[in-house]
Amino acid sequence: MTDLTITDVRLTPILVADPPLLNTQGLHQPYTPRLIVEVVTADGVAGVGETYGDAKYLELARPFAERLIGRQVADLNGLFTLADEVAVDDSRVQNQVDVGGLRGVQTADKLRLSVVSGFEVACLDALGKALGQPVHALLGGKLRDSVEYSAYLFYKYADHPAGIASEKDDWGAALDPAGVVEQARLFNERYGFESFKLKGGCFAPDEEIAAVRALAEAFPGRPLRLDPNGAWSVETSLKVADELRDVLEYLEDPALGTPAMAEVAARAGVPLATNMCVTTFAEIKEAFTTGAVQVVLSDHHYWGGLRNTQQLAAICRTFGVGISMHSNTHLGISLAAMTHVASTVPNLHHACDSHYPWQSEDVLTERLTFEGGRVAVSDAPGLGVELDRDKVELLHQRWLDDAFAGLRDRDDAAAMRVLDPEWVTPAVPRW
Ligand code: GKR
Ligand code: MG
Repeated sequence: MTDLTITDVRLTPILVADPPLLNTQGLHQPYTPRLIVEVVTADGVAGVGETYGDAKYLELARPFAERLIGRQVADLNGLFTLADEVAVDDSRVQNQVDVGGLRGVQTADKLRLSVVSGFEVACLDALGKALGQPVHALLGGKLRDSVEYSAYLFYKYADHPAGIASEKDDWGAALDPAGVVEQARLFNERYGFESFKLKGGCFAPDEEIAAVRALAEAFPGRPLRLDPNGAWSVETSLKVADELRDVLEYLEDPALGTPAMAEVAARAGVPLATNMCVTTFAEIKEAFTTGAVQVVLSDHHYWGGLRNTQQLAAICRTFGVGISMHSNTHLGISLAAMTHVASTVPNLHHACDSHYPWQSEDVLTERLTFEGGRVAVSDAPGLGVELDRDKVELLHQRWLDDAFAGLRDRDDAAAMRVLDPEWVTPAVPRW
């Protein structure tokens, strides 16, 4: 009989190269923190997970990891009870939009769930490996053999500011409609993506409307989305919706907060998606009963894992609300986890988001690949990925290096201040 008792937990914070991508809060820093979680069973089976790596997550992950020793990898429900025992420092809870993460208001529960998700994925990976079953089978079985992703387009500088340590990338700049279309062509050429999302809220709305129009011309009939992360007023959101109604699959978080989204939704004539106003189960009721959102973008990292994502999908199905997936900077472990859970969701009718093509570095022996914009669902035991210890160590050494200490917390406004010392996170609505 296999012994599934957890005997060791390894937490490895790393810094991963990130290109100079723009969003409404600022600019991505040259390196971004992630946390690699490994749980090891008495029989020596190791499972891997990945989540946010900023200090506020590490502070919770460490005591959580200690409490895991001696428990069973199959005790997934117990992870949530255990999380409640881990105290969150009040200063970490902001009654405002999470800086850098752009994923709604920061609460103690959300912090805990973001940590739990990394452990849940690691436990599922270990359990799958021990039983010889893929993670999707542990989640009830895949309904599709591959999962579709959209090209996640960003306004982007060619390079990080001069004089700052960073990795080079070969995407070039994208600061106007022509640049955005060129980036979309590259995404299509390199990965076969058929649907496109532009991260907006960076330039005046008319410029972003022009970029989406240019995409519609270059890729006629393809699903297009624009996401300004709540940077617009209700009136601006309605104007953009009006101008792009004929080409948008959906508009993502045009305005901040459920009441503003509900006002936009009532008159926009285009579906609204969110990863900002519905980020916890508690936020669902208001959003669904006011018709504020037509598509929820789940993110297993902050929803508390793969099984919570399935529960969210079931609630969306009940209310006739669509579901797809949100993404923040992540590596291949998370892409594998997203793909497994997405393969089990019956009502997945929109391509999922992924930052993965932006990450030139990974911690796996083999990178996951997109073909025709899709990732194949692995049938190998667990997640079907393998950690490359040398790569983990290299990225961990970077995290340890004092020269990079300032990057251990993601701060998009700080990165922008290197270029513009006057820069502050813009007040909302920005336009
Ligand atoms: O990477 O800058 C970024 C994005 O804005 C990222 O934070 C998310 O994708 O939460 C964002 C979103 O889609 O709204
Ligand atoms: Mg979004």
